[in-house]
Amino acid sequence: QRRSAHSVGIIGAPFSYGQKRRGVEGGPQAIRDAGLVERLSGLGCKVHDYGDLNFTTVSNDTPFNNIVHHPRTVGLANQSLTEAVSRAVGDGHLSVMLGGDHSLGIGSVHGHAQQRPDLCLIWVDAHCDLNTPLTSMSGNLHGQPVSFLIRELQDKIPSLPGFSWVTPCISAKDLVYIGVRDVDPAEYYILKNFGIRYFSMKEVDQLGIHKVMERTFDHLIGKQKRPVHLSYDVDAIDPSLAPATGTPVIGGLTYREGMYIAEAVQNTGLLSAMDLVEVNPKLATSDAELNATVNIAIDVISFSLGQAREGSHGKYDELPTPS
Ligand code: Z70
Ligand code: MN
Ligand code: MN
Ligand code: MN
Repeated sequence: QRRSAHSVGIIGAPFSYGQKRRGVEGGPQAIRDAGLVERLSGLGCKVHDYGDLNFTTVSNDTPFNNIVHHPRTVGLANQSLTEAVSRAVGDGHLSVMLGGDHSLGIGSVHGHAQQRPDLCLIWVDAHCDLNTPLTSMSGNLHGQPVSFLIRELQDKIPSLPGFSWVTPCISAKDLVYIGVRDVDPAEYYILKNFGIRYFSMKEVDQLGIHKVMERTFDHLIGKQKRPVHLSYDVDAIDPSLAPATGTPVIGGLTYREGMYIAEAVQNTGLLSAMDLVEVNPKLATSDAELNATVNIAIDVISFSLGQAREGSHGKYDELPTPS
């Protein structure tokens, strides 16, 4: 059966103030330069490139509680991203947000939820990004985005300058993590006490990626169909394969597991928006490392949007016959 071609809206989000290593703002450019639009067009997608957002660095952006860095700058960037994603989905596109660091997950999921309030969220990451501003040890907002999104957690979230526009848009049961292997104590407390479903690398080892995806979809879309938001941190993939990222953690997804996740999400037919974040070209120590990381990022997006290892229809209805 021929799959109807996706209409894809690409949003570049060159932003790095959710963590301390500059360079991740170069992600969108690197991913575009390596031919993302051509790859997606080749799959039969109709691609509308919205270009890169212009983010403002807020001056005198003093840390919240002396810990959480650049709250106003991160809040403002996510406010403009939420509008962009909402517009893209409202225009009828499948939204593809290119990061940038993962603090952008706030605006992307929030903007998606403006249009699709019943969405569910699959967060593929070495990390849970689930600290609250009061539990963060690093002070980096890319380690906290999910805490702003979960309704049940809101009485534990202080009001942060720049964040007054943020409203939580998912429940704890609407979220599944895949690939985690570096979980802070407060994050583990939240996972357990709020009943959040997660498949750490241990479960990937135990069950295999096929059962992980089966259980993910049973949990999120077993009862009724709903839009899926896929937020994919490139550091979920093993750093031997995708080294150009800010916080590599050994023991990650293989290439095949990483692509299986993307294919499985595509096969649901429910993907409505996705993020590909944390590609940091400046952290590559060679062209080979840069190309490997960027190519994996493009592969994740392509497999999420219909590329299939088994091959796919498109060109042939019948074979050419010799005359
Ligand atoms: C740590 C923190 C993190 C991404 C690192 C790390 C979080 N739990 N997220 N890299 N993408 O700082 O809160
Ligand atoms: Mn368009
Ligand atoms: Mn992340
Ligand atoms: Mn991560």
